[in-house]
Amino acid sequence: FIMSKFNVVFVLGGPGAGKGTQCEKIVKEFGYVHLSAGDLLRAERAKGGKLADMIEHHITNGSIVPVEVTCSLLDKAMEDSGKQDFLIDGFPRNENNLQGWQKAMDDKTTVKFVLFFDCPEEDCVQRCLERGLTSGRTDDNEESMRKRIVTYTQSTMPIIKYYESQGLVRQIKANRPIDEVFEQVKQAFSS
Ligand code: UP5
Ligand code: MG
Repeated sequence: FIMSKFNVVFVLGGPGAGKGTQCEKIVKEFGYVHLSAGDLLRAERAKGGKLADMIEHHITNGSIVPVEVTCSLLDKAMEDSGKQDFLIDGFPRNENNLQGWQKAMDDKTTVKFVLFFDCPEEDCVQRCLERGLTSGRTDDNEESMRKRIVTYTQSTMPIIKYYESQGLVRQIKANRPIDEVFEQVKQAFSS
């Protein structure tokens, strides 16, 4: 028999653009499974295994964990869920991620579209620094934030451009109140 493929919506945008916040709302409204690559990496780090130090290094430096690690965490989460439709939040973030995903996952997934939260840098920085007062995230500080922005601009924007060239990007103005952003998101899901 033929296995039906997993459906994937990639959710991209700068640090603090609101990916996680909006994904939670999408889950409630449309019943996708939300997989945040960053959350999966933080959970793996918390196990304290052999990958923990490497992951922590990348997170505090705003650099990107090699795709073999991230992609296998995503793959396992997808398989374990028993579900079919996924929001993959914060991945693919660079050329290495894109190539690795295509090599490992193209046969068993269909990328439906890319939801792109377009947020001005100053809003991103302000949101993350504010969250840093209580989040306990080791990258919600000024120095890591600068690095995260550089990585996003230099490495992630080209991936968004690539998907744009494929006609797959649905763009959201993310510097609006949460409910207004979600109105745009609903439009994006119904178009
Ligand atoms: N907030 C949200 N929406 C708002 C709105 N409309 N108006 C006002 N405030 C709003 O939101 C961030 C903050 O803003 C919150 O306090 C929220 O209340 C408020 P959130 O929804 O968390 O935004 P999000 O885009 O999810 O921000 P996040 O910080 O999670 O984004 P990053 O992309 O930086 O973080 P992620 O967890 O994806 O990755 C962290 C690190 O992990 C990366 O830098 C990298 O080192 C590593 N990583 C990899 O190596 N590979 C991967 O594939 C993924 C991650
Ligand atoms: Mg997030």
